Amino acid sequence: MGASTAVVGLGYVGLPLALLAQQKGQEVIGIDYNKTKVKMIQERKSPFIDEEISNLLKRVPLQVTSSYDQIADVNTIVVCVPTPIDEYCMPDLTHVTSACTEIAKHIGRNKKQLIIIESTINPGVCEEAVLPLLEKESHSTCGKDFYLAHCPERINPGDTKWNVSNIPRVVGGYDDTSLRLAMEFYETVIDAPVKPMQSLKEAEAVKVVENSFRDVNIAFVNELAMSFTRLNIDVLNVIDGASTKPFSFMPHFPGVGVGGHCIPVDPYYLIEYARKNGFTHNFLSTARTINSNMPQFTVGRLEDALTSVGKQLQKAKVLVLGLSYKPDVGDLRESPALKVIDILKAAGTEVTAFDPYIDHLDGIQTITRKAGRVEMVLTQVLSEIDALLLVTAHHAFRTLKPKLLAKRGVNVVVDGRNFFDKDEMIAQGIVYRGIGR
Ligand code: SAJ
Repeated sequence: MGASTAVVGLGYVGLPLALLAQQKGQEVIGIDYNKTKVKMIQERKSPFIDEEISNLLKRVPLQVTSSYDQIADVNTIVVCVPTPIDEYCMPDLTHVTSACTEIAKHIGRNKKQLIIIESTINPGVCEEAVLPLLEKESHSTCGKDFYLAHCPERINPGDTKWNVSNIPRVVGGYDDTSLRLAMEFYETVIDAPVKPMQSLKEAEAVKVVENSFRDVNIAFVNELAMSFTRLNIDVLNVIDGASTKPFSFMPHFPGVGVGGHCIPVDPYYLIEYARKNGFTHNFLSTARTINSNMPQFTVGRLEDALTSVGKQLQKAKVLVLGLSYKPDVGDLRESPALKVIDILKAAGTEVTAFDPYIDHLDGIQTITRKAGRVEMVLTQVLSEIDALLLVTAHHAFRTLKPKLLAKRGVNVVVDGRNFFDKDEMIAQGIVYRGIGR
């Protein structure tokens, strides 16, 4: 039997890693507390929409269970459970601590095992929360009876170029042996550079920094979009212009908001840890405020467009195009669409939603995508609405050309992702509002 590995948490992060490690000769046991998910994987079906995972599951045998019993026999245990935020935007480590509590019941007996945390956590979580819990619950000592490392996950759902095998990684260890063992594990499993960091904290900081970097850059262009709306400047053209600079500029794009399980979440982990240590991240917090306000700004654009055709939000029939937080996936986590729909419902708007990847959302009428092209599915509803509001730039919406929309009787379009051809919309006599254009 080859080196053996347990992967705890079989979601977007854990399942690809488990399948890759299995392919690379590790004897993998996948563990997830969701028995439905375990059953689906046992039946070789992906628990989420992902073509690559679905294909891999058909050809890569993977042992999965809800029990932690077999953990005592593996060499490496990788923790890939969610680290969300609660309703007060505070870090929620309950998945990590409950997984580590279960793991601790089985380690430190037969062999010295390596525990790797891949979940996104703020600096300090490994040393101040995970390590004491593992030692206390296992009655053993880190660095002597077991080893601890952190390797932040970098999965990008829906990305067809970058995947768990080719994305470079960073690793931090509790001590030199922990670091060495973790480096050996990733150098065996992935085909990309692995950079050793000087400490657990540095490795934890890398992830929250790279995602906070993205959040503040998106906030920058969102603020520009709100400003340029008043200055009558097309922000998208300006970003395109700035992008001709071959250095020192990295384009980001304004929109209806920032969703997902990473970008709108990770900054709060750093903000809160720094606050506890006496520092206030004003800049990160301001960026979060700007991005969190974009759903409201977008509804403002809709209200402005409706007013220009003598209508108002109340009683208006609005088709929300897209529910997922990013294109070409079906993932509602922190999706701006949910905030937009809440605002519209509070204003008395009649909302219908369509997302080719999400058939149902509690509380609103959704159109399910039967077979057929999007414009066929939407024929009826397009002729009945007062406005169309695009929230997710799914590629499937590319066939909704301005000419077709005008022909179906659509006369107001609010483009939450600056997805449509503005000039063509206007040429078709459609009242068009973008974000910053
Ligand atoms: N968004 C904007 N403007 C932009 C880019 C994104 O409004 O210019 C919005 C998206 O619509 C979405 C949210 O931000 O609602 C997040 O989009 P994302 O492209 O960052 O997608 P995520 O959340 O899947 O982020 C992942 C992250 N990967 C990991 O954390 C391992 C992130 O670090 C990557 O930078 C990102 O993918 C990526 O580059 O695609």
